[in-house]
Amino acid sequence: MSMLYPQNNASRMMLDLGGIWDFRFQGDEEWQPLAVPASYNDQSPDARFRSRAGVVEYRRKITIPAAWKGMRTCLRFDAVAHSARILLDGREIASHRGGFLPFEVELDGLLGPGETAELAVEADNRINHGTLPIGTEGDTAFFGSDNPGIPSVEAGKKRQAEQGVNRPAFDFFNYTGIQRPVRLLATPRAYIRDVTLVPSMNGEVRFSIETSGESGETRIEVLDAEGRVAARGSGRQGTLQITKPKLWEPRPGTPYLYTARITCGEDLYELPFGIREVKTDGTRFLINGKPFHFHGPCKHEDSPFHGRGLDTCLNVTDINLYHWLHANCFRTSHYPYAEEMYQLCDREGIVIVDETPAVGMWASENYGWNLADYHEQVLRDMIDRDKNHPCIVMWSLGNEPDTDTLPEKAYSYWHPLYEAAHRMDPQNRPVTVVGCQNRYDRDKVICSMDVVLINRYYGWYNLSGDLETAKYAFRIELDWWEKQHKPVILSEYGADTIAGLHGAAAEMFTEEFQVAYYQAMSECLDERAFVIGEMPWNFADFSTCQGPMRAGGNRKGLFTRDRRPKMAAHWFRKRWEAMEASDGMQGRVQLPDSCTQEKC
Ligand code: GCB
Repeated sequence: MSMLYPQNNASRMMLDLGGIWDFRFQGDEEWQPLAVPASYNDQSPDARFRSRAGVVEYRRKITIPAAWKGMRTCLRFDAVAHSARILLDGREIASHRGGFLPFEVELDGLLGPGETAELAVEADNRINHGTLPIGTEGDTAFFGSDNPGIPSVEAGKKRQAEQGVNRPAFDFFNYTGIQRPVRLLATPRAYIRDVTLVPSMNGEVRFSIETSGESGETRIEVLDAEGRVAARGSGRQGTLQITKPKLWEPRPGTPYLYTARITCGEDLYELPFGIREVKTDGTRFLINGKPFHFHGPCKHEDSPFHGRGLDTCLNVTDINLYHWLHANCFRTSHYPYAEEMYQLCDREGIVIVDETPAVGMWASENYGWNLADYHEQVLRDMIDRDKNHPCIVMWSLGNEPDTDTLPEKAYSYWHPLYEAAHRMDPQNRPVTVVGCQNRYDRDKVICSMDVVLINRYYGWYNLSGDLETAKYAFRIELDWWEKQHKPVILSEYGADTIAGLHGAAAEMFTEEFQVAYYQAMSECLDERAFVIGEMPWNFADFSTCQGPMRAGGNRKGLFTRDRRPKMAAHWFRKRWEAMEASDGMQGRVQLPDSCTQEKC
């Protein structure tokens, strides 16, 4: 369902409901204060905040301003993880499945201007084989280390299942609650429901405007960055022509933005947009006809205290650190991020690969489950929400599904989603799904995508610590990919690194090893022109569920969780600066001599 990002303007109003709400675990008597928006999990030392699986309850009073008389009013939830029930004075008025995309609840007929009611939100953090992301009920073991078959361990797991223990099938903490803003919105009764823009480099902008109610004439004006009118049109659909268009380019180019100003009857909506084209061509990825090399670490929405909660200060800090690194992109691993991040990247010229929350789909039996319809709906909602952002240049259907155990079955699951994404996106961006380190020689899914994104941990999870052999093995795989004639991005690679742990011998977990590891992998990448990108895992250390392989979370960050650079961040900064200077082209990177392991 399309849903325009809320805005305050001459015809629309909004009230942010952020602040301290009442909170309790379902079944508790007492309410306690809790900050919204934010994950609830790190807001109390009570162990249940991190470990309890089930429903939590939030409440607060809301009042519709009397001044909103005659307007259409609704509540907008930007994200409640993982599913939500919304109640007004104890009566259910809506429910929503999925924790990373927005939903709206119309208030007309439920609460009028000048009236007050109690708003309650019930959020359920449980994940299972029917949710995205996927979880497992009744098992706290970290994946890969659950000692199957041992009677005593199996009995323990059964007990956990009875107690409702819930384990993520993914490697990030299952942060939940009301993690993004909640707002009361008012628009004219007849209002603009959706806007779709498809700009071309020649300055042509196709537009389509959806409205609700009898709303009169629809007009569209395009304003340039100085606010001058660059084109005008009318009607619900049509094409505008901007003369001498200024293109949106990723940094270090200019991410030029225009604004589409749409009026319909009494309603007004202003949508920033950029003019740029993306497509693949052989083994190249073109932005505005020029080959683009992706270089930037993957991210998470993750920070102390807020958890996965929206933190715009952190977003700005992170994007400034991307500039500091000379990084030009990231993937929204492993779920759609808050809209404020895409707006920032539109403005800052950072390219995004936008990913659905389909993560944890490793077990081959998954393909028997009835997730395809739901997965398609989530994909549609993500594309509907994000379709106009110039910063988004590719859709990712998901992360690391098992595609090689039952290759045909996997293909019949993923290929229709690939086609659906192309159909759904008015800008028809390239589509991918991110591949796990697997039997690439059996796989049918990954190489059928427009761009091959592969996560590889040579030298870490396999051939651990032996970087010479890691290079040897990685080169064998790259030889294979070379024959597939596809553009390839190394979409994850990394080494857990404890900041401050050093070793002259560059052993695993030291900062020296992290640098040596990236140096080794980069050697292999730089030899191949068909490798059009590198996305180290991860930008910063992040929280995960506890387990024998995670000491205080995943430590593969180039930065610590509080955003202090490790040696590898300095190393990449030099590498990417040199790349930027050589026009970011793959396979032709000359690192300055000073950028050796010792000196970085
Ligand atoms: C992966 C996953 C990512 C993990 C990473 C790791 O392949 O895609 O979510 O965090 O490996 O560090 O194990």
